[in-house]
Amino acid sequence: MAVDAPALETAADHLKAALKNGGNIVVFTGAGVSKESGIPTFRDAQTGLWASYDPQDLATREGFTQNPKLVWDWYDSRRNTVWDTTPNPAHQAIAELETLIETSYPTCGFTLITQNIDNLHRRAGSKAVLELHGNIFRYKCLNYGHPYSPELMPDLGEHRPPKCPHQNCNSDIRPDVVWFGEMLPTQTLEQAFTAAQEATVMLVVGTSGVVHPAASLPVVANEAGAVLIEVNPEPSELSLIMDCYLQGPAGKILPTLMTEN
Ligand code: BV8
Repeated sequence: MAVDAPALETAADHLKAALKNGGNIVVFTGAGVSKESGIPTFRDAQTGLWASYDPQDLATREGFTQNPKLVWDWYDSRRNTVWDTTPNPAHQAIAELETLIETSYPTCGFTLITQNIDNLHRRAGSKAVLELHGNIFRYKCLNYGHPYSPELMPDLGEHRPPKCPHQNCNSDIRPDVVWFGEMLPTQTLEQAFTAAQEATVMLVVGTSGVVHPAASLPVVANEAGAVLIEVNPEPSELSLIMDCYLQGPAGKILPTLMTEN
């Protein structure tokens, strides 16, 4: 799929202008940015042992309390998949953009907002990452949110999930991610909305725009006058408000966009 050259040039021009004028660049990513690292998106059908389960049932408090071991094992399987993979050129291009702005455009702002929990942006070197939905490599207990470190995990065997060691707690340990029906971390979400309101350009990369409140961030940016550039092989729920649509895989488009700047 050849990238549409005029659209790419327009997007590059918007980015160049924002950098030249001390604008604020926001990058908003979803599961699609990790697709080329081999991480299935939420829209992809689940495979193997998980083929008969809907992520939206497993990624809930109810799903966990009804079957803690099943949900624990699902996250363990996803964690192992992520652990065995590496950031792809899309993650790297975003990290390079942050570094370029830090070193060459100090009057510009840069914010990376991700819906992903796979930690691949950080592994690619991104520093200012707002993780709206948590991080699959962080743990906490179900009842009080006591942080839990994986070093404490002995060989769990049949005792999955582990129990919270906090005095008088002993509740199940869960991944520190935001499940459907749970509130997003307040401070992180506030920072994300502020960045969206102050954005000059927002790159919207690899998201179907279905999951809220995350999906309202590009709408806020658009209403605040930002230029919106979508990178996605397919149109999304957000495509109607985009100023520029770069159709194709992020791992190909973002590095090309970066070389234009
Ligand atoms: C909440 C962590 C308040 C867990 C996740 C009706 C309307 C509006 C909202 C709702 C509603 N009904 C219910 C809600 C609320 C609900 C929601 O939005 N539901 C949706 C499904 C309708 N939201 C919530 O529950 C949120 N909390 O609202 O709290 C509240 C509190 C109490 C009671 C009521 C309300 C919490 C949402 C957070 C859920 N947790 N992740 C985990 O991962 O296990 S969200 C999860 O979904 C992932 O984070 C993932 O990022 C996200 C899916 O979205 P995308 O990232 O966009 O991924 P997707 O697969 O959808 O799309 C991938 C895209 O990539 C596609 O467009 C594809 O074309 C593209 N692509 C593919 N390949 C590439 C590519 N792009 C670029 N390059 C490629 N190579």
